[in-house]
Amino acid sequence: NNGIVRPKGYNVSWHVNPELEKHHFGHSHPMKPWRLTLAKSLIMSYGMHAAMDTYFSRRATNEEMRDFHTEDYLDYLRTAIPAPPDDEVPGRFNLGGSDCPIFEGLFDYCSMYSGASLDAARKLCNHESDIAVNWSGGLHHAKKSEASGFCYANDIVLAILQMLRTFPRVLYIDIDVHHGDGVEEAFWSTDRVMTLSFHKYDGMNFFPGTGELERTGPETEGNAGAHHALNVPLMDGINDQQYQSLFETIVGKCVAKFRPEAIVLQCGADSLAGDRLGRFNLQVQGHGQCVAFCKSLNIPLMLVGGGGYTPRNVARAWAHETSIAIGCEKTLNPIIPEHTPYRSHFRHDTIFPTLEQILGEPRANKNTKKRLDEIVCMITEQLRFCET
Ligand code: V1P
Ligand code: CA
Ligand code: ZN
Repeated sequence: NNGIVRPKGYNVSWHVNPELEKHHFGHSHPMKPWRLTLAKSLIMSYGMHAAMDTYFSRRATNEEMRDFHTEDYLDYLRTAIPAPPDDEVPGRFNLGGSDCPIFEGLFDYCSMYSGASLDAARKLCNHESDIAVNWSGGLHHAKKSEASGFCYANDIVLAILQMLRTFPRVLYIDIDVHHGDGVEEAFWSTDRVMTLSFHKYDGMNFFPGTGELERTGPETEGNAGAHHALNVPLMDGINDQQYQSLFETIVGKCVAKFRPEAIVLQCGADSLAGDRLGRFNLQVQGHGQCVAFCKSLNIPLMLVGGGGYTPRNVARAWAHETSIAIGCEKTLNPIIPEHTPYRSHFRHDTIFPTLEQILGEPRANKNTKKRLDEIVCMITEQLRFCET
């Protein structure tokens, strides 16, 4: 298995459900659960599963999903009749449009990815895992009573609610190219969860249209959630160096001030260069550095997936990030193993496909040093108001 060994005295759990990967949103839909099969094949062909505890996750129960979602929304999700995917107008609870189609087995799919995040959360709560990984989760847009942006159930909110039973404070970090609005909204009024999202922001021109630098929590006097919702709005084309410096500076300050007992990192891979929906220029290296930095903080860490619409690059990023979690990233052969199932998918860009090299059409970098410095200043200022 490439000499990959279990890290000593350090437990990583990997929560999977092969049934979930078989679901289809419809032909032209960018969200492809099959990307999880591709990621898993890469992780396993490198032999990384030997260094983790692999769990076949169970489905979340209705009662567990009720922790956040309303009964009538869950009832509708469970009984909605699959409609043709080209039906563009959304119906009740924003279900059935082009973003959130009602497909065969939709409720099973939701309960599976939610169950995997709940399993991961429990592993951290009982201190059986130092890092718990669920690449099928990270569906950050779902609201308590509404589907949004390819997300139906909010597994992150469910997992954090579970974690709050054990940990006094949880830091949520989101590196998906989109704003983590569903998680932000769920914990808007509490000081026990700090949410921090890095995303492309361009007014209403980029989904979901929220995540301004200035909206940092409720403004009503005495509301505990004030200054606990932090946002890093970015422009097209940000590169690894800029992102890394911003990420480490801001996350470092949040951890110093908020002192979280656990961290949930949403690793949406649509912030990579060449993503079908994204706008950034991150490489697998830069994206993975966010995981490495969070791991280096030595705080119980949950890794979830999220967006990511160029499947070969999603698989590369999450395989690389799995190697960081188990600490073998430096010893991996950069050339993707010959015996990797679906290896031909990675040959899309080169004859000798590598784990880290991704090719994307270059995007002009619209992020100036002046603006990025301003963002750090603003966030530092917000954190001064944040009492813990
Ligand atoms: O822009 C919109 C809506 C549709 N209009 C009424 C506004 N939707 C976006 C949704 C992006 C969701 C991202 C999810 C995540 O953060 C987490 C899993 O990554 C959208 C886009 C777009 N380019 O922004 N939907 C679609 N593209 C789409 C394309 C083809 C078929 C179906 C949906
Ligand atoms: Ca984000
Ligand atoms: Zn996204």
